[in-house]
Amino acid sequence: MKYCEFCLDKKLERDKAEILVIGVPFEGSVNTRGGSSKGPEAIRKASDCIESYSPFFQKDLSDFKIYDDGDITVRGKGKLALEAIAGAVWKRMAKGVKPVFLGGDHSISYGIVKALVSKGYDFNLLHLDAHTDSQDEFSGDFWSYANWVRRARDFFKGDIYQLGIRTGTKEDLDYASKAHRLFLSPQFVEGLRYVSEKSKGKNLYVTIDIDVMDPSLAPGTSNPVYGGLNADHLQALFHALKKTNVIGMDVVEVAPNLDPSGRTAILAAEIVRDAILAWWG
Ligand SMILES: [Mn+2]
Repeated sequence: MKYCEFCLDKKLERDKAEILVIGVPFEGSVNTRGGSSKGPEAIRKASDCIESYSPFFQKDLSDFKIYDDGDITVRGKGKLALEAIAGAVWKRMAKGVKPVFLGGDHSISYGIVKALVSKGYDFNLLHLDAHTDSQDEFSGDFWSYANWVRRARDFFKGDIYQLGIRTGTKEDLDYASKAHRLFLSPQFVEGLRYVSEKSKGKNLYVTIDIDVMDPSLAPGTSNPVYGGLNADHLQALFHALKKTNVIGMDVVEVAPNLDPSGRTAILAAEIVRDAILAWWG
């Protein structure tokens, strides 16, 4: 499917959109469990399998002007590729329009954050993930999904809140504990309270690695780690940020080839729907 079913008004013109859905089917460092380059396609397809209404937020996606802006396709890998993503995102951003990016591996968020900063946005970053993504080097690579947050720290001066963390090397966890505000997975509720308190009157960008979820709910991802978020945590997340100015979001690391049931992509689509209804409704 080329078109996302969140975009219920097929006649909507791009410059009338409030929300842009943008796929970034980029996969830089591929390990033996790759597949996230097929994430955007799978999430778009899954968007056709779910309701557009949520009884929890009593809103429907038809209440929003959502436009599918296609994919950002970038060749190569490493820093140059991430800079190319940043450039492409930069060109597509317009004032007041909220982007929803579908990954792709998590390194795409480096490009997104970079583009938003150079566009003049002032914001803090909420990073939901099983991993800190803050290793200095990962298998000889400095520009992968495992180090994008550390690289972003070179230019990003806002707060970084990390929730759901439950694995890592001692080095990256020590670094992340100092450089960011890190909450381990069992401290999720406490972390959420902290983030919503800190975010009053501020802008927030939210990046969601699907591996933050309990892998029994989202098995289709490269680096699953036991533990993690469940449905109640997600509901708490959506409700906690209702009054926060969320300027954009992404959902990354869905690898549909690793989940023949398709439920990982469906969950990603549900996360996107509920985030739109809760935060932008
Ligand atoms: Mn990640």
